[in-house]
Amino acid sequence: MAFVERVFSGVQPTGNLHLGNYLGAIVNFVKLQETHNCIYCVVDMHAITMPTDVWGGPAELARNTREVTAAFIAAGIDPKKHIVFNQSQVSGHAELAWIFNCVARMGWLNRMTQFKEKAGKDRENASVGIFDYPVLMAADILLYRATHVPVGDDQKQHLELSRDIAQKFNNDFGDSIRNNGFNDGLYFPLPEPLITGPATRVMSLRDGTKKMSKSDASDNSRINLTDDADTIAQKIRKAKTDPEPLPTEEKGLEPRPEADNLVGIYAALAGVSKQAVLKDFGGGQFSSFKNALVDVCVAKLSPIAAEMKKLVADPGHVDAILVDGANRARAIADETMRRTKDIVGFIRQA
Ligand code: AQP
Repeated sequence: MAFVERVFSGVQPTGNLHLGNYLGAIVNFVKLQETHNCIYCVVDMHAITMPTDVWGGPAELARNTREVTAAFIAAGIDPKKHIVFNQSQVSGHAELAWIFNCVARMGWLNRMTQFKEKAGKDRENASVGIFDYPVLMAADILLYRATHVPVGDDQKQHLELSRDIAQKFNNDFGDSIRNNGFNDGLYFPLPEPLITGPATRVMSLRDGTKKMSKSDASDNSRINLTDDADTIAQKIRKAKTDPEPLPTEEKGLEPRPEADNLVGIYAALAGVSKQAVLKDFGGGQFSSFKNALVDVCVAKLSPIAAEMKKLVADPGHVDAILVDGANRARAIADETMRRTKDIVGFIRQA
């Protein structure tokens, strides 16, 4: 069956939205609006899978949900043409996750590297939610029968699991899917990850082998979307580098993770290739390159930060956007749940 192309992706409201979230995900969200119907979700139900002190408790969760929404809009997402909402307003996410819990296998989830990283050594104390995170993510995507999912490189494994769940559901319920009018026995699409651009994995400014992350204890490891120009300049000037000048060829970046990361960030922000950056800065010292990186970073991020500030100052307006988006998302989700319940054999009100 040819599925109607639809884009879905989500961002967790866990604070400190950073340059990695922006370049790895949000920039691509903006571009895809030109070619696809898009649904962008603030995944607040994912946020609470971590201990309360990580996501900050109820007031902080609400504040961060509005801040991520503001970042979407400030970056250029149009909530009227597309759909922007927070996950917990559409109950279908949790309902479909339960059905998928009965499709997914323990062995599949046991292999997820993000769970291993996030649960750490004390697995007995990790929430069931953080173990089940990828199943909820599959439900998020497939509730809208989305075909394309723009994400950063770290989400590749979870996307593969979403595909496995869709495929197993289609296999397990193939006859019922056909009996419900889908003659090819396919109800859910196998969603494709869209991991594109020169910055699919932005690394920490303090350690070029570690992902830039919201939860890194050091604020100097990341550039937050809300950082002002002075803070951005300070963080970039302090960013770890090595003593060699920048190479003139891309190959020369391979053994140098910090240099590779900074060149990748510049390339992504300026909309050019890494090779083009090296053409201008190769052979030179980091200090002058860093000055140019500060300029391009501030030019790109400052207008976004200013617009975010305006939006979060009016929480009523942001909440209205989320309610409107949730109403439109629910219309699609309810149809999927109605069909899915028929396929599974759950009796429901006609
Ligand atoms: N460093 C990164 N480089 C490129 N893309 C990234 N993403 C996250 N970090 C990077 C992408 O941003 C989107 C939203 O991520 P999320 O809110 O689900 O958070 P996360 O993947 O758990 O990563 P964070 O933001 O750094 O949080 P923590 O500290 O919890 O690990 C996703 O598409 C993600 O790929």
